[in-house]
Amino acid sequence: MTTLLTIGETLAVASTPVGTPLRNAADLHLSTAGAESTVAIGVRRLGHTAAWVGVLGADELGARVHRELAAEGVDTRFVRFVPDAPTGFMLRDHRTRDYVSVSYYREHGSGTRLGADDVEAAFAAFDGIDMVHLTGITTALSPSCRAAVLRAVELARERGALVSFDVNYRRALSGPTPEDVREILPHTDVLFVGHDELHIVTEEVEPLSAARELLRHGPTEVVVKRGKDGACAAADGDLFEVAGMNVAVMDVIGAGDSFVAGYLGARAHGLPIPERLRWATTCAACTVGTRGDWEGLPHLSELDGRMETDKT
Ligand code: CKP
Ligand code: MG
Repeated sequence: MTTLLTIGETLAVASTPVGTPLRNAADLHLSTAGAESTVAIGVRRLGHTAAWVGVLGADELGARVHRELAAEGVDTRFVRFVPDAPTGFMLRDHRTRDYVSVSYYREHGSGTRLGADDVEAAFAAFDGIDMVHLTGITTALSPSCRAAVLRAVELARERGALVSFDVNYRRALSGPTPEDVREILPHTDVLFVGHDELHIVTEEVEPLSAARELLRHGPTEVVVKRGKDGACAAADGDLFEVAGMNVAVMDVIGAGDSFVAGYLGARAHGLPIPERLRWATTCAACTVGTRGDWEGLPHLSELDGRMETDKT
């Protein structure tokens, strides 16, 4: 039994110190990052079980990624190591606190090797899965990754697991395409979309109208992430809004996935949508206030304190 199963690519990331352009930087900070593994870590820290399925290179960076996820208590039993493709890598040129230029070195990386077989092996091992979380990044990595996502959707449906999908458009990957999203949408229960990604999924530009409109295409819950302006959601004919938290920005990357972790973590505790949105914005704020994509994610015991901080 696992609360969350997620599949995708986790990479090693080297970042300049905030405010130091890459061409002038003497030191780089090494960490790991990946949209889906950030969600797995966040959900795990909020008191649930979470498994991440992906392919890593049989190299030192792959060992680093694996070690970090295992240390966070994420189930890594279905991670596969390959000898002939390197673990994906990313360079972040942290010009300012809120402007980061990202270069990917992942085109022929191990993450592209994920396939439907990996997904089938993982599904077969669990006697119960509550939620399956997928993102548009994975659909854009390679044809076999796209097939893995579609197989995960099918198996989740067969097994009665909730399907959560985050559009997560990446210009450098030219995806997901509107067609990719249209294929997954009818099978999605909870859809996450950034306000700047709305054009990929709908003609509506106003977040609340867009959320309501997207309910007609399959999801029972649509959540529009609005960055520092908070978020809104539509479900069952009801609309919800939450303001963003006040936070001194340290590093904005990872906020979207941290938001998803908070939302799904709250959902798995049986909390209603307004509380899910509050947990989500709190988790996003914790990440934005800390260096790294996932390091600042709150543990369950810290969450109330972090919400309190915002009220003062
Ligand atoms: O939307 P976010 O800023 O939360 O996404 C950041 C993640 O997976 C980051 O971890 C990076 O590795 C990625 O998105 C990506 O592949 O771009
Ligand atoms: Mg995002």
